[in-house]
Amino acid sequence: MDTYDLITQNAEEVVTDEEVRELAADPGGKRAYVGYEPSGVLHLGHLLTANKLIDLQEAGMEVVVLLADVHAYLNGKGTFEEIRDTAEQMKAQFIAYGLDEESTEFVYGSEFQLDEEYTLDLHELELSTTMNRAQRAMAEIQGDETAKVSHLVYPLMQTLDIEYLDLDLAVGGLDQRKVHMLAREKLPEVDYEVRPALHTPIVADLTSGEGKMSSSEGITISMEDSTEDVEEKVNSAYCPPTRDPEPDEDGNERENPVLELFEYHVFPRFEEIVVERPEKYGGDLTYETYESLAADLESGELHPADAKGTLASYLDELIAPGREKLRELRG
Ligand code: NAL
Repeated sequence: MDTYDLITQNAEEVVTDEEVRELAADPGGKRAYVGYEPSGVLHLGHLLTANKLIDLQEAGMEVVVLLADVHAYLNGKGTFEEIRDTAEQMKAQFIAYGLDEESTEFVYGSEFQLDEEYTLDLHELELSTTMNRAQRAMAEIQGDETAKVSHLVYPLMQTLDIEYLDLDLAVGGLDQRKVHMLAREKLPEVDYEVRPALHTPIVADLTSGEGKMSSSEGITISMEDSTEDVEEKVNSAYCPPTRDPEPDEDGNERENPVLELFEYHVFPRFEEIVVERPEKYGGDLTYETYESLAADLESGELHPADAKGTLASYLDELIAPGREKLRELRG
């Protein structure tokens, strides 16, 4: 696979394609980052962007993981001390998952976001941004509660971080898109450079195939799940024998979350996927690409129940090292 294809595989969008092509032509020493509000337990949402970081490391880029402690605080996630503790656990789980320890730089937001120069730059951005603009950028990140002043400061800090961490590529889930667009608009206004962004897809809800998989509502799979939990959750998933399910009775769009998990979580991390089947049902099936597995599900060659069983066992293998690490940390 060429470098551009590796950098952009499974990306929902890049902004702009031209800028990312330029980066792909000479990726050595370039810095990509993802920021996360610290959370004590990693779930599939975190792992999807982590897979992209692993691709970028393979492409020769340096990867920076921002443990966004100040952001989590501004977003009402707890006391500063609690957030610090969970950040340590988060870092350990990322390393267990396979983020290369040598080429991954972990940075706490509070290491630089409380400096005088940063604070003055932040105030300059506050002066030049309307409340309406900042609030719109935050809509998908903040919870349902009424917006506080802290929620308006949050996207402006995320904007400044792109400059202060000296980054060449901003990576995030599609939910970060509006903040990254704000950053592209605002950075030049305060005489800093615009950087490209890459957004990973958001997987559909496991049981309905609608909307977004979310750790707050619905079901997600996390490092805390046992093998049996993973099996049970995947078994309950919506999996019609198609990549493109019909909308439900109310006209809501639906996806096939089982196929999405194969595409975004399993194929990027394994060379080949083996579906184990007894001889009397045709014997084992082996897939090297997502496309071939999806095609077999559509043709009926691969039964949804076998697809689910296989998905559960590969997901379990992916979370096993992090689950071990969590047990160790909790004693
Ligand atoms: C991501 C987050 C917070 C701060 C950042 C700074 C720079 C780059 C990415 C960042 C967390 C993210 C979330 N907003 O919703 O988890």
